[in-house]
Amino acid sequence: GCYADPIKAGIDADAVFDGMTEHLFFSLGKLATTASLRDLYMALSYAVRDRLMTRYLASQEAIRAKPQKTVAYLSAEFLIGPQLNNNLLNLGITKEAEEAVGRFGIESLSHILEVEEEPGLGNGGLGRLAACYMESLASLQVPAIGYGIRYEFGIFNQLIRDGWQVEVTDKWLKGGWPWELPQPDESCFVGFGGRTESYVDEKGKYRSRWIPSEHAIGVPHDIPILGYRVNNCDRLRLWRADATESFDFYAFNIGDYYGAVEEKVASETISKVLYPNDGTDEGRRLRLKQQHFFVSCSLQDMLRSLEKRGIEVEDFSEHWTVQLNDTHPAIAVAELMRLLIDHYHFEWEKAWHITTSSVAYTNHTLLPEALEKWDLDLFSSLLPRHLDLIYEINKRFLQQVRLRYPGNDLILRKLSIIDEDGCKAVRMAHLATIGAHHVNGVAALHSDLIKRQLMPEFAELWPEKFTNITNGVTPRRWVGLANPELSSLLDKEVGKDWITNMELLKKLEQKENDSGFLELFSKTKLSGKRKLAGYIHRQTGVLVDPSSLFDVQVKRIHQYKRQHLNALQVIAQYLRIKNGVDQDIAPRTVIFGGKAAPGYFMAKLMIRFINGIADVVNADPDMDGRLRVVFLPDYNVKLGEQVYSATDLSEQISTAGKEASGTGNMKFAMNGALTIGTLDGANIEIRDRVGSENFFLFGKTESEIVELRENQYDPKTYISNCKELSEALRLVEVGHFSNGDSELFLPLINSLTGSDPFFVMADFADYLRAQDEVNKVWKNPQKWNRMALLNTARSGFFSSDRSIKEYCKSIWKVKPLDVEISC
Ligand code: 26Y
Repeated sequence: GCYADPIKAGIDADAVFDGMTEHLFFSLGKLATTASLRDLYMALSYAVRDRLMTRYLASQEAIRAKPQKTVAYLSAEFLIGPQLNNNLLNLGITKEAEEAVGRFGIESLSHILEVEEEPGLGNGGLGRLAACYMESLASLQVPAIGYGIRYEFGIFNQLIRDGWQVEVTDKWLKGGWPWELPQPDESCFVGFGGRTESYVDEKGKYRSRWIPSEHAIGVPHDIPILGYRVNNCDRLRLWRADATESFDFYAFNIGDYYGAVEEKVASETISKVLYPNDGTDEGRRLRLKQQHFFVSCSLQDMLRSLEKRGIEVEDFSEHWTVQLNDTHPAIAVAELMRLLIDHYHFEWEKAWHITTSSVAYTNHTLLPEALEKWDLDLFSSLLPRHLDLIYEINKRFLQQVRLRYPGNDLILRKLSIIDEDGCKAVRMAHLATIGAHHVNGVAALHSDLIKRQLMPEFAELWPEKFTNITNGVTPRRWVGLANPELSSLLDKEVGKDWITNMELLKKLEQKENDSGFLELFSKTKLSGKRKLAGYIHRQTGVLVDPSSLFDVQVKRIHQYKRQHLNALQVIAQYLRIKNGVDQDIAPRTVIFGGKAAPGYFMAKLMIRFINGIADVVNADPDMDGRLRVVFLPDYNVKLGEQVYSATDLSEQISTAGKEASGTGNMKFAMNGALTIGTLDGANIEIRDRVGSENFFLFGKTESEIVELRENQYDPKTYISNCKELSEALRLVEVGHFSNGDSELFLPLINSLTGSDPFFVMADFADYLRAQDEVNKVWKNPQKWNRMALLNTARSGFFSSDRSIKEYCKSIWKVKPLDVEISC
């Protein structure tokens, strides 16, 4: 399990240089003298990949030699971001790589890093969480495999044209992506459609089997996930759908060439594209196909690995713990039952025991429109055998419920996997909850609301099943890579171990009144802001002042996230300046970024709205030096890395009770941004930890929102009680931000003044008050910097290392495994 050739394994600058030279020549067919920047990126990536292989293979060997439980993290999304810089950091060869590329005449490694295409295989928070968790698992030396889909096209690239979002397909594979290893020999066969058949086996026993009408092949593409300065290198296994040969062959023989090609195209469509909706479940047939495709491949892969190692399938749950990242992989409950019963011929009880002792489920949303439901006719036409099994699971479950609540038919309806109200449908959250040994939410409030609002009947039935694990983010990417200057300051101040033990940052509290240190701390921020200002100028043509307050809201565009609340506040500030009300207002640069789902009209209109405001504000000489508004196009992981280190004020302003956790809020806090936020999701825990005096709180609480909703909430009363709000709305209505067009933003205005489903009007005045508080503190830099430092010092809890340790201990029952390499 070791490859000692220094060209492939050596980690000094000479070896990295030699490795690059060899790859330029043999893998890329180029000479150093004619190599492009992209060639050098590819050569360095291959050289780095070589250096992962010893660790990757040793990790697989270690688990084979000493079998122990492995985490299988099933997720339809993994938003892993650029790989090269992360692998350099985790290997510990950033300096060496810098020197090696220097010998090719490249003055900065950053020019090489720029070239990398990021795989946008996720929508937002949920996909990025999966990526942070994979990195922490490897860094904590936990054996783990991430299972997902290798979408040919990830989340669309966003262009802004005339202020509107335009979607462009994301061809991330076009230049060849060096971080994946296809493993066609480990392909799996997956069925769809057809029917269930009964038969009598050799022993005279009645059995069922599925006769699918269609098949596809899943080809694994593996991405090594190296832990930070350890030998453990876990694997992200993404499945690509291929057509099956035998089917083509049959059609060819009967002369139906086009029919054969069509079938091939249909199979390959399965992994073509990521659905860009985060939030609204459209119940699309292809999406269910994608889910079953990757889940079936993954479970077959887990079973096969037991067989290969001579482990009994009976012992499945001692070797695998299967985590469902939301309900997207929830079909796993039925598919594992099918494989165990139909293929391995287990009895029902035995199979059910294996399934429920292996599977756990993480819920990420309470929004009803995001809860997955599949119409029965769609479901049965695609997965008829699974539907049989789900009926049987449901029948046995409801029998148990009847015993517990005799004669209570209402509770049966509420708990049933099948929704009988309106069009009959399979409720995936119910399937996941019944099939799992634990159900967890992603922040304290969210986990509490799962029990109180989303599934109170389940929580009463199985109180011990429900638990909380507050989300976290990896400090390697989100501080180490994203903020190298802060990182070196932290190295000097608290020692280098903070990056794997974020609690050590507590030591910074001692520096809260050390003005010399606060100065150094704020200099790292200023340097991040200068870089971002350069990027903003290049991308949008807008000149922004790095000494102004950088006020940032980056996240998917959603009504519940309330970018329009922020935008209206900007208008109020604009009016104050125009009317000469507040002469010494703190100079601000308000930055927005994020994608809207292509079919979400209101979200797209919000982008247009922000750009309309930006056009007016940025063109007005009265605003010069006081207010700038920027919409950063195409927000993604790479851009996130530039944004977090450059932010003074983090906007976390969702309607209380709507944001399950949020994870951007954590990235900002670690990097010393102050938060203006509501009591929602993990904001609550951030505020508890950094101290309420270091957090700008505003807005109604979750229970106050419930009360408003129940008592005929009328936004108009809030509008008439707040002059600045009614004037801001009026200005929008008369077309001030749409070149006189009073129709353009009407749907937005009507929503806010009509039903205002996200209580923007109710929270506006208090938001403005909190923003005034922000201005006041900003004018006292010593105070601001102290508050910022305490945010960094006290945000160690939000490391994904802490989250993963909690999952390992309370849900997965897995232990770390030391991996040794002999060279
Ligand atoms: C049903 C389908 C269309 C769908 C696809 C993607 C539904 C939801 C999603 C994505 C959801 C998501 O990203 N949720 C976010 O998960 C984060 C990680 O737990 C949370 O921090 C964040 O609050 C939550 O909105």
